[in-house]
Amino acid sequence: MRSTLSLMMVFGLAAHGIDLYVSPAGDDGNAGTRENPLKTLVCARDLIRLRKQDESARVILLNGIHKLSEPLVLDERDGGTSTAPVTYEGESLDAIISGGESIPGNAWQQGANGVWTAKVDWPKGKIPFVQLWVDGRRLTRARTPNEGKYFFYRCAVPRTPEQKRFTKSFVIRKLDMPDWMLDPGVAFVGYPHWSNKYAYIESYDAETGEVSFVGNDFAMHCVEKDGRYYLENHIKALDVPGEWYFDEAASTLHVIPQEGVDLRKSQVVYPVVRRNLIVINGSHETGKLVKNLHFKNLTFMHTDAHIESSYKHSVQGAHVQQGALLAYGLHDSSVRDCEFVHLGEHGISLLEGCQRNVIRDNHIHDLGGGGVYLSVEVPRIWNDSVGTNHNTVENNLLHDGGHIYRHACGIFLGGSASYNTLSHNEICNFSWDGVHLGWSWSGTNKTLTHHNTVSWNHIHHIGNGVLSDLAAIYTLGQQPGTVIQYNHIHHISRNNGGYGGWGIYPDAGSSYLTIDSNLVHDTEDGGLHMHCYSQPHDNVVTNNIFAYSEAYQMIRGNQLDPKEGLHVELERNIICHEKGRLYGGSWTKDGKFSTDRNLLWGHGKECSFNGNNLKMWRETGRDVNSVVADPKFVDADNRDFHLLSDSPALALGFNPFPYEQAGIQGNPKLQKLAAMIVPREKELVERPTIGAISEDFESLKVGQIPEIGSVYIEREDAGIVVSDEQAASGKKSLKFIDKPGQKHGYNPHFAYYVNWDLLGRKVIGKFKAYLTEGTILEHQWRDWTHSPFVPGPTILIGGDGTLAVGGTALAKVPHNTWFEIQVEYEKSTWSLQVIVPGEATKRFGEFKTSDDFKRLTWIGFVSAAADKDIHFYLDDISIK
Ligand SMILES: [Ca+2]
Ligand SMILES: [Ca+2]
Repeated sequence: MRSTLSLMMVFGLAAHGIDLYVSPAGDDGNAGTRENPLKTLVCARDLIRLRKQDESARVILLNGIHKLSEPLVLDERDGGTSTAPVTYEGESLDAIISGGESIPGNAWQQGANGVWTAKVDWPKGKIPFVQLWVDGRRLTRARTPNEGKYFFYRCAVPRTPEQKRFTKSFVIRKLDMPDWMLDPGVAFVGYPHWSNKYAYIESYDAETGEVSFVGNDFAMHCVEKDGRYYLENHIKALDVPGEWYFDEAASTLHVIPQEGVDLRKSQVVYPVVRRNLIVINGSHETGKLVKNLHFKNLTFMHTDAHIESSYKHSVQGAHVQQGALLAYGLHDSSVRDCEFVHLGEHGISLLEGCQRNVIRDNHIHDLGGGGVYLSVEVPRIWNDSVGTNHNTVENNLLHDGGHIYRHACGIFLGGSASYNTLSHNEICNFSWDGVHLGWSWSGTNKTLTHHNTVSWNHIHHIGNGVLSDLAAIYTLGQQPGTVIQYNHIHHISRNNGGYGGWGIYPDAGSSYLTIDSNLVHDTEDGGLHMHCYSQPHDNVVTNNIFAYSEAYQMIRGNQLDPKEGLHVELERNIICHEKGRLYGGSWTKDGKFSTDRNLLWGHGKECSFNGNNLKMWRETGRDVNSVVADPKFVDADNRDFHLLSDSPALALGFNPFPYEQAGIQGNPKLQKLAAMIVPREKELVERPTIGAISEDFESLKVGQIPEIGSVYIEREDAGIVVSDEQAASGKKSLKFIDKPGQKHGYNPHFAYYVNWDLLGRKVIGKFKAYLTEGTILEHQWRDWTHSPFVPGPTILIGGDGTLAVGGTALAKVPHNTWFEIQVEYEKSTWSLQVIVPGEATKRFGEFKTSDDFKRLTWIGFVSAAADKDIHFYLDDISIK
């Protein structure tokens, strides 16, 4: 215990407030001077609490590793006032606050098989660590299959869409299942569309292949056609350099180092502190706020992630994960010139009641989660004090996130974050959103996230082939006063078996947004995706450049238009493409949107307006005063989007903006680091392919859904199952039951997912059908490597048995008897045979497919009767 006398000495030392020095080599019995520093931050904190209220205080961390074994907790006693602030400051960024422990070189044993081992002093019963770094490089916890590869699951039973989205059980392929899958501690890491989830298998049915998981909160969106997963954390999964495994029972760490790495000479670190290094516990409820507390020039390093079975899975954006610096009720404070690195979850979380704080000039990278999170969930009780408002996140470099929580974001504003400014940040190498704004899926309910400004950010290499349904800037719900302006966005991609790698993406309910003067180029699926779900309204999109998306430039998804007003006004934008098309999705004739005075350019190709040409489009009142012309960029090939002085955009009122000023400004050190970042390589997932389909349904149980292929239904009483009521061969066939009152005319439907390159390949498809009166059957082949798909051979059989191709009636097929259809495809040409017993075979064709139909990914059978109570059967499906 420190004596009162020495405290007096400490406080007497500083002429302008108190300076306390802390060094890992210090001693808490010391006076806290530079020469005789303290050892711990806890001691410094407690000493500062004893000062006079009008004295400012600095805790100066000398260089070295300041190890924590638990988070440093600060409360209202630990802040200052505007004239007497409290600052924790590093001597340099080599003053490191670390929640990690290193393994001494002499602890390592090199095994004959390339596996090194070391004993770790890990407390019995403590949840084991899940990350490891060797010389600052994050290693992979042993997994199978190895990085970049996956196993695949599907839903166990057909369900209604709602059940299908939140199913708790899956069927996995037996051939994938290693014999250790059910051992304790093994994580099943699934990738449903826009998130990933660590799950733990509770049971496995060897007969059906069905697995179920521990815990009731488990819900995994199961809509992905080939759900990806891998198994993590078993000694038998340890098989490639860069992997490690911790044997808890034996307290032994096993590592296969990268080639040439000698672990005896390396710094090997594992985290001992979970989630948070600093916790600031102010309270907006009691008014005990923490004020005027500053962090400067410090490095925060090594936290662990929470992923065992009790962890809470975030439905979106890893919103429940936490920052290494976590604050509640923090006012008028700052984090500047700091580095946040090698973390299990996020960098910084400012949650309920954090106001007027500044996060500036920080370098935040190598993250299990995301960068900066401002408010996450909608508060139960709303008042002005609970909001995370008037904060500034500026000039930060955020990159290399989502290592554990793939859905984590660069910057996230959730439940009640308003009047915040996100400006001049550079954000890249995240697997989901760059910036996420909002936490309501409704366009009619008021929200608590609004009046935020997202400007001058440079956001690039987002998605990188991992997840779906993502964007550089993403919004949800009503956001009056929110402005998205002067951002430079490029290279946005998504999972190659998924969908949705967009630039700016106002999702469900997004309303009252101003999207102005942004440059968005080289996205996979579109520069702008205006999702028209939940009556979004009053969005204005002006003066932007949307260029060179692979698919469409401008997407409008769904169509739940507002009851009054417009969904969006698009004006004075430059929209330009070489590949893909201009407008796609649901920019329909009766859609509630306006678009005019834009400069449109397809590099000489005719622009496509939702399938219309310009003349047809203008007849609907759209783009009447727009111009189709070369925008005259300085150098489009080299992505210089400045305009030449004779650009026709200028005459339309386009106002050029200096997009090169987006990103970090006035910080040469961070700018240099930003320039050195290597974009993440896009992950290209190898998906299971089906060699050939030959299905007579005889080996399946009545009432089952087929093992190969996918069934899509809306209601449990309108489905597709194996039946013994009719059969073309043997005793069984596939029965389709359609009922009135379904939302989509295309349900129920059934599809095979193959993945065949059609170059030089001949494909023959055959099936037998037994139709009843009123059945409408559509049979289609699709290339889903494009979004939306490119149709191939397509046959429609109407309710009276009329068989048509491309709107032309060709033949009549009978009801209540089996007949056969054969389709032959080769070199963009296909033909058709209709074989009715007792009649001469009819041949039709040749028909042409689009040049874009290059890969056969989907073969579907759609019950297209609307509002009818009908059923029919298919049998002997063969496609090869
Ligand atoms: Ca492995
Ligand atoms: Ca059969």
